[in-house]
Amino acid sequence: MKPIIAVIGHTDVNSFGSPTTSTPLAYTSSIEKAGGVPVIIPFTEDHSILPAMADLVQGFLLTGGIDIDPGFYNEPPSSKLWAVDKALDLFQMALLELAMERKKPLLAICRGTQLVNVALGGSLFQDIPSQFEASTLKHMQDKISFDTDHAVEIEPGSRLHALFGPRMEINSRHHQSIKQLGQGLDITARAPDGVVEAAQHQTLPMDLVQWHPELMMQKNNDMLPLFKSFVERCKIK
Ligand SMILES: [Mn+2]
Repeated sequence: MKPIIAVIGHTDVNSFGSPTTSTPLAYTSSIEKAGGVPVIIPFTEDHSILPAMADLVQGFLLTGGIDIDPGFYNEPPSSKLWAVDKALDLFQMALLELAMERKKPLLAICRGTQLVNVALGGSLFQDIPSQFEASTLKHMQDKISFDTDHAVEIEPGSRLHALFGPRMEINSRHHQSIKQLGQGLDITARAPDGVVEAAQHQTLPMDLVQWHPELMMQKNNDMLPLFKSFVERCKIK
């Protein structure tokens, strides 16, 4: 049976001005191509209904989006911080906790990676160009990139290494990145300038990537192994 995978919604406002749960189709179509059935979990401030939703699905996808409220890692906002939505952070962290309690697989992309890291006690560079002096690469490309922008060097022994080997080219559309690593995480890939680009949990089936594999999937199947291995892991044994 195809596993049902929750795409955790993001807050937005539609063209009529109504608050909206928003999920770019690149995420759901990537899950479909990898053999999964995506369902979107709408934003809510009533966290009491989330356990019932978490029980319905076999895996979770945390997508890209806006910045994380730096109050979660006890820092004042940098002048370079973008928009934040504390209620969105709390909603997504509540679902993350439920996924971890249930030991269900989770794939985190871009903001998702930052959210998991912060929820596990880590911190972020709020803005790479102004806070991470060693960074020499342009991590925030001006427009959505379906092509690749820079390389990553992958840690031997990691799940990512088993899929892709020691090095690959990925896209880059992020101005934040992991600073202090969250508890229970291992770094699995870095850009050549040292920026953390991927991590995995030491004991739980959680993988974090800072790039946008779902956008690369719109052009070719180079990232299909990442989505396929995630969907395979979600199948009920
Ligand atoms: Mn990057």
